[in-house]
Amino acid sequence: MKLGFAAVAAACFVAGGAQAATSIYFNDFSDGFDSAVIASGVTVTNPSASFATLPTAAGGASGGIYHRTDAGVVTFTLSNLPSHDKLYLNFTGILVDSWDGGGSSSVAPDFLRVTIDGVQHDITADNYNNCCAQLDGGTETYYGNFFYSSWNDRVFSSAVYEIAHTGSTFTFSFQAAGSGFQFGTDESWAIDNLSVTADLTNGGGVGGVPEPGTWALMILGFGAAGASLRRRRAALA
Ligand SMILES: [Ca+2]
Ligand SMILES: [Ca+2]
Ligand SMILES: [Ca+2]
Repeated sequence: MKLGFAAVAAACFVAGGAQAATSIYFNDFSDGFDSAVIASGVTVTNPSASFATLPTAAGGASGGIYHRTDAGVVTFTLSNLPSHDKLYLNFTGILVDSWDGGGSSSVAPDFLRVTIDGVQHDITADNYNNCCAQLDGGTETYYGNFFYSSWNDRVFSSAVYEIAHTGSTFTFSFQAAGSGFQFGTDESWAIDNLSVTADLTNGGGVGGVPEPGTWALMILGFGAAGASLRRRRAALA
């Protein structure tokens, strides 16, 4: 147990600089919204349920996922956050089936639009021609057909979005965007491993000496924190 504490503390120290990055929300969608691991006291407003199960794992996506085949805006709101000064968001994304990239052909552009605290980030790739990925700092982890209709799919680890933020409520959303988006079995999108962590301010919430109940959450977040660290370093290099 003491070895586990040291490992977690060291990982959190490095990931968050001078402060420990604390897990606020993590969901691998193994059981829809019910599999979310949520920090004590935080409340979550979920979007409409729209889940699927991957037939095989690929590129870090596995099992249950959140999958949308329509133009709906998928908004998550986290409320009653502990006192903090920075948030980090990342996820595993899937550009499902025959995406046509960010160009200006009759079937493009196609975007996965991620809006974080009001700031838009557009992600795309041409799966049809296997080119031109624009992952907004993310890293491609798989290209091939493993899900939904028979077109090839692309999996990526998103950038770790770092947000200067102090408010008690945090809102972020995902949606299909772009005039070329064709929806349904032609083009759709999915997310997995959705993670929000925070740099807590001194004395805020679960900062300082963690309560015993916090350890389970921290240990659960250990793998995600390590992966996030690797991606942050890759993005900064
Ligand atoms: Ca999953
Ligand atoms: Ca298209
Ligand atoms: Ca496919």
